[in-house]
Amino acid sequence: MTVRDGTAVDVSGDPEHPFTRGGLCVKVDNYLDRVYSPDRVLFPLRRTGPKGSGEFERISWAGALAEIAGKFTGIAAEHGPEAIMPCSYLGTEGVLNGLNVGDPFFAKLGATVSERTYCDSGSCTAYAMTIGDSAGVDPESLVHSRYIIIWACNVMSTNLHLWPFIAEARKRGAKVVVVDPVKTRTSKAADWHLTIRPGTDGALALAMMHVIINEGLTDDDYIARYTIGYDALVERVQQYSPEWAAEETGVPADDIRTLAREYARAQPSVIRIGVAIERHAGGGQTVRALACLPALVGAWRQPGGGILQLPLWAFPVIWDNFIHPEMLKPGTRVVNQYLLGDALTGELALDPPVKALMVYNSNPLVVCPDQDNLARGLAREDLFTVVSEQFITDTARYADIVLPATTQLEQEDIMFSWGHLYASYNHRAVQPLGEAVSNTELFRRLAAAMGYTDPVFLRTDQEMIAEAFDWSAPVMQGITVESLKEKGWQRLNVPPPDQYAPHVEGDFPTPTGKVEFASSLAPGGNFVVPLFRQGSTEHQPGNPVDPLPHYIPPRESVRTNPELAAAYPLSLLSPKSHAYLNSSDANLEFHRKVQKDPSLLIHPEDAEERGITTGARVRVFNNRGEFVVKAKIDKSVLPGVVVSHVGSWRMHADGLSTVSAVTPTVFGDLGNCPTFSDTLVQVERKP
Ligand SMILES: Nc1nc2c(c(=O)[nH]1)N[C@H]1C(S)=C(S)[C@@H](COP(=O)(O)OP(=O)(O)OC[C@H]3O[C@@H](n4cnc5c(=O)[nH]c(N)nc54)[C@H](O)[C@@H]3O)O[C@H]1N2
Ligand SMILES: Nc1nc2c(c(=O)[nH]1)N[C@H]1C(S)=C(S)[C@@H](COP(=O)(O)OP(=O)(O)OC[C@H]3O[C@@H](n4cnc5c(=O)[nH]c(N)nc54)[C@H](O)[C@@H]3O)O[C@H]1N2
Ligand SMILES: [Mo]
Repeated sequence: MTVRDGTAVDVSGDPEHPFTRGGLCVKVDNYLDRVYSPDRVLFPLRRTGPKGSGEFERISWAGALAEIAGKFTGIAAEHGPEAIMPCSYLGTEGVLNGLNVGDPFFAKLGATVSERTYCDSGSCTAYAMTIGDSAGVDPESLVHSRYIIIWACNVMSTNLHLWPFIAEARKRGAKVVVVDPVKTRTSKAADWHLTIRPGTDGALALAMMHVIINEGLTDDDYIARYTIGYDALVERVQQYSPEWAAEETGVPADDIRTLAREYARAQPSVIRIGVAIERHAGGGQTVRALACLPALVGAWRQPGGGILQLPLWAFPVIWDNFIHPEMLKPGTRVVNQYLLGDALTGELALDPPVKALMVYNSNPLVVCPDQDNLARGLAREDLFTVVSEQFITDTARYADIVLPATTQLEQEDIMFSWGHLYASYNHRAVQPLGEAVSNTELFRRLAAAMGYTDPVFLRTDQEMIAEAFDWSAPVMQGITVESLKEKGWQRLNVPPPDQYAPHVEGDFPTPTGKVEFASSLAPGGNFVVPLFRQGSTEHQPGNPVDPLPHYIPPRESVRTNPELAAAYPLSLLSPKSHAYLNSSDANLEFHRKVQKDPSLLIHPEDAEERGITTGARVRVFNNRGEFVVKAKIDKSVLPGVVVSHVGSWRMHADGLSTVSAVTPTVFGDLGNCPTFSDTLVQVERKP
């Protein structure tokens, strides 16, 4: 970071950082365009036009806070505090300003608890049920892997910094396999691409187990010492033959056998799972099966062997210091944000209804499913909406009050990582622009306006930073706030990548300490991993789950729902774009130039049948909604599959809506995960 006269003039990566190596992805390479964009919201605003019009006038912070406190107090008195609902997600990922920043405030208020399971919740639940909250494989040890399966992850776009390690492994002789229904930047760079029907990955994983077990490719010693439920698993997988799985997945049985054999024999082998795996009805069970595989073949015995999901579990963040679960009144209503549209339009029949909504760190109108329904909810005249934002997003256009938020450069924070084993310090590089405030300051001000004087609301950023980690944890030895401030980043005190093999002797953080083929948590029910539920660090039990991995087919597919497929025969995937971070940056010129117009990838056969040519405007629709984009005829997708990336905004759409207008508000099997890609649509040429 170079700052001249108080203005940041250059953002660069640190070439010394062993993981990022000074590289910046397209999302942050032009970060200063974001910080200094003329479109930044720099002052509190009050709506002057109709909801959705984006017409606002500048007001003072004092005026904004007084109005919000007045409304919140009035609504709580008239309808009860549960009529107020927060909505937040991952706009920023710092421990201070990220996921949990508003939790104590809303707990004190008694507002509806917002459950936040958009991202990896099903995957994390399944993972925790199987191997516990282990950090898994160190991404840097992938250089030692002999066989790398990238499963539903577009590494080249979404996890670019991992690629050099994969490339290095490949140079040393590793084989790289990608499992994805779509030919991506990542699959093109791999040795072998298995194209699979969307949402059927569980069948492939279970058939791999079938082959590994029945052909004696197992590591029996590892299984005997460090797993439970093996005999039951052997019995369970008999029904999942490669022939059966071939029918289900579209991957030939011989390829399934080859994959299973190569994966088992080439040790250490590793599976990198992406979030897209959980976006279907059976996404949780798919991750269960995948998390069992490394133990079957003894992959955990060596550095570079096992499964890589989210190394975030390695960080001893003390979430309770930010969530403050003790402040939450027991029995407070919980509503999942994934159902925000239904919550606002009354379809959830909530009593009391939601009368006030406060959005921060999120752009629900773009990332939530059933978009048009949500837009109707946000347009309600009797709903008081506050949005804290850097820009007038689609969601902010519906706000009664917009509050200006700082960017990463203007705030202080401390970071764990979703993708590597380094803690980092986020220094404030420049003073906040205009009257923008960090999320921590926002909630200090709101708390003061409400008259809350609990010590938790008086903490400074530095006091919060001191409480962020368990500094006495073994992984934090040698790391202090001061050392992090000085160095910027430090590797956790864990063995170096060439010795990092945490489960050579089991030691899995499960209730039994072993890999649980038969999950001991399953009878207690489907649960949401604490991180994703504001105000509660307890596992929230639900309906009991079958303790053994099993196959749950997609809910919407030609094979499982022929009736629906008669009207809507194409499976729609909405993965991440290359140039935007979810919906962030989709308003910035540079990023839009790279990403180009929102499009629909469609196979030539499907296009021809519909008289669609490249560049033609197409209407994509189902029983939930529709959106219009340009067609891109492309053999990258399987026949029967179409792709439109999530992220672009409604205000830039051709018509009113984006891809989220057709995605469902149906949970997957574990962790209340979303099923964005369990979606059938029809496509037609638009005149
Ligand atoms: N450029 C960029 N990077 C990002 C983000 C971004 O928006 N843009 N977002 C960040 C966030 S929040 C997250 S969670 C991560 C997610 O990053 P990823 O885990 O990579 O998730 P996706 O991009 O949704 O999907 C990855 C791949 O899965 C494939 N896929 C879809 N459905 C299926 C299926 O049923 N089976 C299989 N086998 N594959 C399937 C898609 O075609 C896609 O190529 O990325 C992070 N990084
Ligand atoms: N169809 C479909 N839908 C999806 C997904 C998908 O793959 N397909 N992916 C899902 C996933 S994995 C995720 S993680 C979610 C992402 O959902 P969100 O976290 O809502 O992601 P963004 O769209 O990036 O919105 C973040 C907003 O926060 C704002 N922001 C950034 N920093 C700050 C700050 O410090 N303070 C405040 N107040 N605001 C800030 C940004 O300007 C931006 O508008 O989307 C989910 N939705
Ligand atoms: Mo995500």
